[in-house]
Amino acid sequence: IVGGTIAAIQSHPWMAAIFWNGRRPTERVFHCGGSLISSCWVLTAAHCLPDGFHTAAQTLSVTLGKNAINETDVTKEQTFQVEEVIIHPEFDNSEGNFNNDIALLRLQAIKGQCAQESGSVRTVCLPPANRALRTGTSCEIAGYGKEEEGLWYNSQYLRQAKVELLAHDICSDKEYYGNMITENMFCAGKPDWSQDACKGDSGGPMVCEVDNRISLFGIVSWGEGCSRAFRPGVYTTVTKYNRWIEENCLSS
Ligand code: 4AZ
Repeated sequence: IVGGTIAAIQSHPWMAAIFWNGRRPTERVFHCGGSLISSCWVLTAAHCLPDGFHTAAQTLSVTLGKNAINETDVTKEQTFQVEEVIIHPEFDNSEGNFNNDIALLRLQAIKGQCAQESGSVRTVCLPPANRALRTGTSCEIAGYGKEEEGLWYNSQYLRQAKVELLAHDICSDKEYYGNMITENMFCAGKPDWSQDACKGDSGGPMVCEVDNRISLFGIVSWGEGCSRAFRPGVYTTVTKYNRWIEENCLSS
């Protein structure tokens, strides 16, 4: 996150940190963000997962309730192995724009339980199907990604920032991203380009408050660099996938 502030996990209790498993449990490597949408399911970006990757056995793990990437707080955190990875069948990066950039991870239950609700762990609501938000709506993003483009290290702590939704026709202008923006994506940024998602925030949540309720409207997907003028962050439009999410999450 560029230009944001340190966030307490209690303010983003659906935040999931996705790791590659190392040889030892202490050697996990942080990889992407995600959002807890039900006790056993995390929504993330398809591009966070390698090509043709369908079984995650022993490969990925997810920690919920995490404030700091390199510290463990056993009083808040819940860690699960990933039992199943479902990548959207139409995920496509052949045009270099991560179309349909959405995937589901199923957490492996421990003694019959996946995530347990606490002050630091909670599911996020999904917005109603096809609910559109007005241009200019301010939404919140969170992640453990880089604080500036080009840094070689991620943020040590969870960070948050506010960005505003951009109109589709503006973001598709040739000054912006031209024909890279499909109907399954939207752009968001600050008018002064001061806040943005960055590398390592991918897969993580964009939440917006609508009708006094916070819902997951976007998944951090891509962008050219971070906080560059006319290069806003690009997000997967979650409301396009209500059916796909329900069909797949019910299958367990
Ligand atoms: C990335 O590489 C990435 N500025 C994520 C978000 C943005 C750029 C890059 C948006 O994961």
